[in-house]
Amino acid sequence: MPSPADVHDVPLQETFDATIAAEQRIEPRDWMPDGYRKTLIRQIAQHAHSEIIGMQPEGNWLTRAPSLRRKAILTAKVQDEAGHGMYLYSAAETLGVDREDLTTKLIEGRQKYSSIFNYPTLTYADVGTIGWLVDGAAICNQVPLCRSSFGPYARAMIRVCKEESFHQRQGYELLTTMMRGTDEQRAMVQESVNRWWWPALMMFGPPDDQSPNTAQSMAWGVKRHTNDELRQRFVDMSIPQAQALGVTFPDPDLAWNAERGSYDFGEPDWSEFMAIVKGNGPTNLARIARRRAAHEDGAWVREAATAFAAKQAGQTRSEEVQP
Ligand code: BYC
Repeated sequence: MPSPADVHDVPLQETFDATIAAEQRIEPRDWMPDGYRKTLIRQIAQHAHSEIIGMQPEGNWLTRAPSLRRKAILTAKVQDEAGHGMYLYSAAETLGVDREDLTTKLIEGRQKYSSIFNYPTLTYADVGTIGWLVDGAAICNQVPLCRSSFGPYARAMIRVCKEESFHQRQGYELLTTMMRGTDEQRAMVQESVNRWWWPALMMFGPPDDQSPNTAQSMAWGVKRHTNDELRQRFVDMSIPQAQALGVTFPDPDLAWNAERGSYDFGEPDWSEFMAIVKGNGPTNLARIARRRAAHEDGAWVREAATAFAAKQAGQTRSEEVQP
């Protein structure tokens, strides 16, 4: 027997279900089930945190870029990631959460960010490889999210994906330039690709049969493809690009499967993935420590901005009462 609250929610639930079934968007003021709201907050917050933490591995090379041109490009890219984080925190705020609270959860380890940003950037080739493979994986994952059922998230993704496409091309262009250089540069690119290939495949999340959230997120139209579908799409997309570049991927099981019309590939090391997701990756502690320090060092900026906004609001009010 439904409780009074459930009885009250029945028409609302029906409207919600009909909106999802009709492939229309849920907007912030629409009624939504608690689970849908929680899932979105979880995914969007994790996504926003990833963009912000994602500034660190590449930011590591800003002072050591090999030319002024490369430095300007890298600065712009890292700034774009900050912008993506801001759109995403704004999208999360439409669900009734507070950005400050989300940041606290991140630095206290209560919310996740992408596993990929827990690996160190050891050479400048990593800047190119991150652009090519990490942004490439991000595009694969995020283009379908432009059709996500929650309006603010889907709309944020449109701009994010345009910028990610540009990032991917800059990474590929950087690697192409290095591949036309010396033997040492070519070796540096191959070594970098060897380190990033498996972590890039893990970005798509655990295999479908170990993904607790996929089925419900697909039913709600939050996710449009499963983790394994997107991983396969990424593998198929990347192999011709690697061939054009002149590098190989460190997987002896990679082989064209004519029957499936796709590449077969090996199994990522899921124990490594789980260790990273639990906070035990090569750079987890350093990433969070850096984020915490940036947040604390920036406290005065937030206080000044809040005081300025209050002052402006006061002035506007007093101007309004002028005859
Ligand atoms: N890393 O049930 P599942 C970027 C967690 S940023 C860490 O499959 P779901 C970029 C998952 O959260 C890239 N944790 O989950 C930025 C869940 O734990 P909780 C970020 C992961 O949500 C700068 C548990 O494992 N992109 O693109 O259905 C420069 C079980 O997983 C990961 C996004 O966030 C992971 N890789 O599917 C360049 C995209 N994978 O939360 C690039 C939006 C899974 O239950 N997010 N977990 O405690 C998504 O599409 C989905 O959230 C995921 C995971 C496919 C990532």
